[in-house]
Amino acid sequence: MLKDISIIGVPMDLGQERRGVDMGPSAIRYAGVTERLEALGYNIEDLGDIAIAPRNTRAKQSSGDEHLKNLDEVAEANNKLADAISQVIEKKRFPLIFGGDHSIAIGTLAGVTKPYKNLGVIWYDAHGDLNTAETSPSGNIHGMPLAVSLGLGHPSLTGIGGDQPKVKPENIVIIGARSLDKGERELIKEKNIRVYTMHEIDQFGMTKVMNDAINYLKEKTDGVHLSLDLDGLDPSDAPGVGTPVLGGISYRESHLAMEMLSEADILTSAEFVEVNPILDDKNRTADVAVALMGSLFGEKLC
Ligand code: B3U
Ligand code: MN
Ligand code: MN
Repeated sequence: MLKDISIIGVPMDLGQERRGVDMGPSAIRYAGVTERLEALGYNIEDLGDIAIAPRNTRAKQSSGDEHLKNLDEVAEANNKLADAISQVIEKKRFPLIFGGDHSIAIGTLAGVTKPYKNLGVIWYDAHGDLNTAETSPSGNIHGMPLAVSLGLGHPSLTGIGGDQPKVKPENIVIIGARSLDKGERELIKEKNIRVYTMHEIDQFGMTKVMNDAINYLKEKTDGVHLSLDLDGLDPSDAPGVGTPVLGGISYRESHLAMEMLSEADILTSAEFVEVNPILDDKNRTADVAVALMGSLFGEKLC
């Protein structure tokens, strides 16, 4: 893994309806991420936050309707994020992104796939985030970023970083899924997307799931992005998220997954999203995110 890391915060809350997730980047910084990674020998550059339109003071109505809430604002921020990430990659640094809601993955993947034309994606999440305006039960764009990266969705989102699809369906692995909408399940079948649901994690264990996922991606991709939604974890371990789903991945299983990714040395970028300090218990979810980053970047006890 590159030894130079550039952090970008994306205080986005417009991809969903619960207030507070815009404070996620601050909470993760407060939990000591820079110190933790510096102690592991990394050179850290914190580029600060991408500007996001405030929710209450928007001068004009977004062109998105109830099926694509805050479309203009979400698209604008993701365009900026994609550009910022391109610059990080040009400098040969590792992009480490903090959300914000998961709609920011649209910009992350648009930026990251400029040099990586065959990017693998590990989507660690309770949800598939494979909805489009037509299939979404909520109209919330944070439930759509993986579909957008496949080229499915509104052109102001799929066109960010160019009109081409950013990721191939066979290069995606979803881990931890336990809440999938009907349209998402159909898309998974149609595109033959690899999904390790909680059933597979329970039945085979995290070691086998991660080994399979890593081997599946390793041979055929030129880089791998980890998109880790904290709601992939069980709410008892990560309570500060907007849409908690019972029966999730444990803290221990998540550490193991991060350690295996660290050992495999396949990651070229990562993002940690959906930390909501208002819903949290004494910044515990941000602490969990930072602890997982410790393992991901090579922390070992002995
Ligand atoms: N699938 C639902 C719920 C959801 C997606 N992502 C989160 N929640 N965090 C939707 O609204 O698309
Ligand atoms: Mn998500
Ligand atoms: Mn989720």
